[in-house]
Amino acid sequence: PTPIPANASDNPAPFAFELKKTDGRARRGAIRTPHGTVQTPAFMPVGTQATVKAMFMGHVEATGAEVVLGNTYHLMLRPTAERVNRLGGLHKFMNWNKTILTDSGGFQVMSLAQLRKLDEEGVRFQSHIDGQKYHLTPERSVEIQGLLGSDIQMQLDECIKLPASREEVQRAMELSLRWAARSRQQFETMGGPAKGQALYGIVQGGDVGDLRIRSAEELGKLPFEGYSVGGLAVGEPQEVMLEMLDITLPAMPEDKPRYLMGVGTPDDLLESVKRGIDQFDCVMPTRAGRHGLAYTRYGKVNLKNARHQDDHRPLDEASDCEATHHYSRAYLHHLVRTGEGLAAMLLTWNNIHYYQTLMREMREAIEAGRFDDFYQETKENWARGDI
Ligand code: PRF
Repeated sequence: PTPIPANASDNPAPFAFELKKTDGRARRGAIRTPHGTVQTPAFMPVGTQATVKAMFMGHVEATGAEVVLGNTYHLMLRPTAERVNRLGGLHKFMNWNKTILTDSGGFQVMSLAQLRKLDEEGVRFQSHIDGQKYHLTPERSVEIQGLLGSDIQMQLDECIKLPASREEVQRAMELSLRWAARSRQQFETMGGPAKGQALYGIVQGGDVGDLRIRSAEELGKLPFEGYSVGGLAVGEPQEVMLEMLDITLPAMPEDKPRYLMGVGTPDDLLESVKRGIDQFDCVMPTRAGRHGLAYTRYGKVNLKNARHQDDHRPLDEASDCEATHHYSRAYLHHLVRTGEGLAAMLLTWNNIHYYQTLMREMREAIEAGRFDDFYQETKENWARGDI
């Protein structure tokens, strides 16, 4: 039998974006999905394999996260979208009842899969797990995201590494535009809008300003619920990324959410919110947590360092994170040095908590019309460093 897409409902709250306040180019808003409201600017912890690595979803929720990211590529290989659908959808499968955003798979195929072959139709590849062959098309990607029951879905796109020639950047951008139209068609066929779900188009164009503007303008003609900025943080300096945001964002619809994919460091978030980005995702806080690295108000701390071995202070005196304020730096250092699983859990928790705190403080600063002051104070704290 044909599986029924998860989370189908007769009368879901439709997807909506409300822009509440601006301060300079920074934006304070809210996104409504069938699984609740997401206050923006928002950071989305990455839950690639239907888990935010080393975390209970209840703890992720306690940090203030209102949306997590899942991956088409990983889940289509294992346990497969059809199985997740039969099991009641991704929300139920991973025990997360808030919003889920899924990436389309194109980016992950390009970085993980073997023997890739990309053409107009889509991308053929072999699984990095067992070599099995797959064909991912714009239509199939949206079908998979529908089977997962994703609230916010991404079009299939082609993200190329930088540096690249203008010709190569243009070819990938134009292909992504054609895939955008096909993805939209499939999303409507799947009944996504009636289920209150969203499909975002993805701006490409590398580090070429006029191609970025064309991509944004052409995508803006299609009725997407939101727009992503892709193809950045792929090897270029931060300065180039920020210049591309300065060029791209004014060409994007103002009344729709704007999502900067795969970004970034706390400083990237601060600089990008300043320029008008509403949503982010990145493996940085979770991956760093599994490598003994902690983000705090005063910058990054390497818990492996011997300077912590007799330090009875908590990691971050200013933090109200449950994960760290009961533990000394000496204990965290010990857990990291002995390779204990609890080190990964506590540091990941701390890092997501810090990212969520930063986002909440930026939201409050925009509301209060004091984003520039907040920007300065935050940079000063990072410059002071961990002492
Ligand atoms: N496209 C998609 N996912 C992404 C990216 C992209 O360009 C990036 C680039 N930073 C991260 N994740 N679909």
